[in-house]
Amino acid sequence: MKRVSLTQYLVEEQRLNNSIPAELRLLIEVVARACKTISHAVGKGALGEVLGTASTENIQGEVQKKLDILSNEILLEANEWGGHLAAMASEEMESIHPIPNRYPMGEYMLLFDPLDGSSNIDVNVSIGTIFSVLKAPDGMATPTEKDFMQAGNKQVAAGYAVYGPQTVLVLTTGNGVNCFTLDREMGSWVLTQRNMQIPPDTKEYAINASNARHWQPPVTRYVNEMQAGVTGPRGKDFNMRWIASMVADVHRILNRGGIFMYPADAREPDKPGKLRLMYEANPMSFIVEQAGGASTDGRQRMLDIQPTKLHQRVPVFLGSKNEVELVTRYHQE
Ligand code: P6P
Repeated sequence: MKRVSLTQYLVEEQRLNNSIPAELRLLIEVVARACKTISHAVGKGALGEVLGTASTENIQGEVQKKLDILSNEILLEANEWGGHLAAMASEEMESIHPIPNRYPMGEYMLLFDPLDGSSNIDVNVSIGTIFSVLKAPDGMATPTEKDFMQAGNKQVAAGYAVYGPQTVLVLTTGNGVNCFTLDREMGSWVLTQRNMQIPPDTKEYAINASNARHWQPPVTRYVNEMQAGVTGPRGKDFNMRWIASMVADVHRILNRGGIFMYPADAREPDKPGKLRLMYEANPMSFIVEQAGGASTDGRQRMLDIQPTKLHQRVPVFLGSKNEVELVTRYHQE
């Protein structure tokens, strides 16, 4: 296949679908470049003296890994001078990060989980970056958290990078999902998969089964039926995968189908699940829907949820359309 770079893809996409204004193209290229830098830092591992934990905690009360903080700084520094952003928000920062006054303010807002899968950093398992792009509200002078409270269906772009055996960048701007692989010698992102499609059916599910005793009945029923296999109501055997890195589990599902679940559980009723809506569930749901999949919180379409808090959590059921619809139906029965 003739090599198509990320830049060429974005320019052609703009020409064909008029869906990537110059400012958005700049944003995407800047984020892609930052992911290259993060990939390089992650790839050094112990040689880069970046493993292990810092002495700080993030807003989630989670101990921060040095690479979490480094990745966050890389994304902030890469994006603040370009003039394409009004503000940023990150899993690693309690409040939003307005663009410093010395730089021009743009019309987009960038949200990200700079390094998702932290529990895997020190044991050399794939981790990644997840990002979401919203438009700043018209006439917004000084960005506040309220300006970020937009449903996922308002996203203009979303993507993730996986720092694994290959470093890949998966991207949507609303016209399908494309995958770029980092050519480490040339330092360029090369288009390697066009218009990714998730099979509507699957034989593979992803959930942290150690939480089974905390699940609500619809989840227990759905998982038990899959575990009953060919002798049970589903009439077929299923396989299970759980990498504990959302980017890696979602990338597998984009490539061969599957359903990813992180349900709410009884332990902490005021914490509906573990994953965050704004910079994990929403970008991944935009990508999954653009690839023909589905995503709900168990009851409603993820992208229709009206957010109220920047770091709010949400139960997640996403992937192969027919499976997501089934488990969602069980919640409604
Ligand atoms: P558990 C990583 O910390 C993360 O946010 C997601 O990437 C991943 O799917 C999930 O949490 C793993 O959670 O409870 O299995 O460790």
